[in-house]
Amino acid sequence: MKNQEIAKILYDMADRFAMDGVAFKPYAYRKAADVLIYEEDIENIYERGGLKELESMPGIGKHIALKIEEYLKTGKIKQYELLKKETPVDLEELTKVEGVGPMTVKTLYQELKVKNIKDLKRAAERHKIAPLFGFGEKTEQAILEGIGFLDKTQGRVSVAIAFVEANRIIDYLKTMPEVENISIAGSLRRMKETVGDIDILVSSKNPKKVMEYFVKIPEVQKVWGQGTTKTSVRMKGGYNVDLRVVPKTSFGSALQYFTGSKEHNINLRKIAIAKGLKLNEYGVFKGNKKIAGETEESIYSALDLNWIPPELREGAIKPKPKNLIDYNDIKGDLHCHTTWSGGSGSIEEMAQKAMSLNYLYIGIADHTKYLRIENGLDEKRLKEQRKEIDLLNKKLKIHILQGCEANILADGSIDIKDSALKELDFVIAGIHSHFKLSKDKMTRRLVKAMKNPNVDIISHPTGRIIGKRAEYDIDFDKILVVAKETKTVLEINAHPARLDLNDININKAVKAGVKMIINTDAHQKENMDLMNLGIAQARRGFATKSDIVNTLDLTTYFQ
Ligand code: DGT
Ligand code: CA
Ligand code: CA
Repeated sequence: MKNQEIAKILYDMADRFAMDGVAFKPYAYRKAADVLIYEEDIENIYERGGLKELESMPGIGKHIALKIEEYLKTGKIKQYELLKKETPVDLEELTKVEGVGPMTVKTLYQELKVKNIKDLKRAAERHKIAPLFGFGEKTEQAILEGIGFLDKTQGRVSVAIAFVEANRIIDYLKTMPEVENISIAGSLRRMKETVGDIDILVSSKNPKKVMEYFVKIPEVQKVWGQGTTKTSVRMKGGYNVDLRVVPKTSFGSALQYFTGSKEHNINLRKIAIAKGLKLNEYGVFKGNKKIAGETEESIYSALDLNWIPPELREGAIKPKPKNLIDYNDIKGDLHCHTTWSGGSGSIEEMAQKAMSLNYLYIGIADHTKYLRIENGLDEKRLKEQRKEIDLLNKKLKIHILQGCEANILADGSIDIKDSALKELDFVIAGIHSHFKLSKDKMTRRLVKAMKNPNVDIISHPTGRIIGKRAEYDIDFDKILVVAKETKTVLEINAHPARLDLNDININKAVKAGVKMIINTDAHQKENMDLMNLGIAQARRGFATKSDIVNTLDLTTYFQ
């Protein structure tokens, strides 16, 4: 279960190489870390076949495999320790501030001895940053705003990471014969975009033994409290886990209770009281008689309700819509990048991955020319790419659509000629620059893009980056009206850092009758596995199958 801690180190090393202006390595280390997070237990891989087996993992070459081996054997990576000594800054913390990258950190350390956020804040407040070469008043102000945003969102973990980690812990606990039932609970079971901590529920006849085994997980850094019903720990990955153990006869009621949300529970209890019943984590009671408890369904049923999926348990009690989008409803992914622009998989590799997911189609949507750092395609290269796609369509048993992710420029125009856009099967347009325009300008910019008859989809419509950048200032209601008018599809970007639209905006779109599409924005084939995160947010927004266009056979939809 060391994947998360090693990934953390590799990300930090990547940033430290970037800080020192080293070429290629930052990219390689970041990619290896991305792979590691979602791979099977790295210790199992190593035990199975040593260094060779590590190297056989996608994105992991000999050099990085050696580093991983070193960590598994000694608990340290020497080069990493040296890098940290050379520039003793909390890079992970500092680069969380929007607009502060590794190079900025280096300058701020050299010029002002800034080592952490506290130093950074002090330097900005004392106007020490503005006079530095290449900085200025505006940057200084943006840094202060960035720190303010961080303060508000700190301490929460991405659902993607929490989900993988929780399942590793569950696999570990499941090996105990004393563990009868086991489930994720809390906000993670509700698939909230970030979670405060991981909650796990077990039923067992021997809670003491389960707790003893739990705190012995090598990744446990600190035990906050250990009892027979609840134990709380801190993991080295930087997040907390609560484990609760109950008797089997109360597993359903405890699962219901500890899944929450708190508001949902309060509302449920009101319903129970109105029926002359009592509801708590031990069951539903009529007087002293327990009438439900072993399963979650029995709890809802005792209250004359149908079972409610965890994703729908925020706030007021609402029943599950009849055709709520489900995890196996998606027929294809229309936002995939390839080696033609910023991605690291070929079109064929991405298409093979789509086939392994049983999709009917895949949409290739590489960046276009405005994004030079991503090697964006111009009109000519789009045509060349079409040839490759035509050939692959003859060869493979999946339909590959050619699209692009064009840039919406500051004035709302698209960075590529309409005559070239017309040739594509579909066009995604997204904002990748000028994030801080006024509300009015930003809204008009998106409206203009949606009114372009060649634009089919708006990618990550609100632009937020979770924990890092707030949504753009836009009139979202107006966006919905125009999306409906122009039949523009809004994207639910499943990337865990985006999840944009979010659950609340998804629900607004559902109510406005605006169609949406769930895409992964994959830059490597492994990212295509993150579709579930987007589906979960769609469910939280009460979207039905008919609200989401990639539940359909899309091969003709956009033509
Ligand atoms: P989080 O961890 O902040 O993302 O959110 P939750 O919902 O996982 O909250 P957490 O971990 O504090 O507690 C897990 C669940 O336990 C919560 O969703 C509902 C239940 N719960 C905890 N404390 C209370 C309480 O005081 N009243 C009620 N009704 N339920 C509670
Ligand atoms: Ca929790
Ligand atoms: Ca908790």
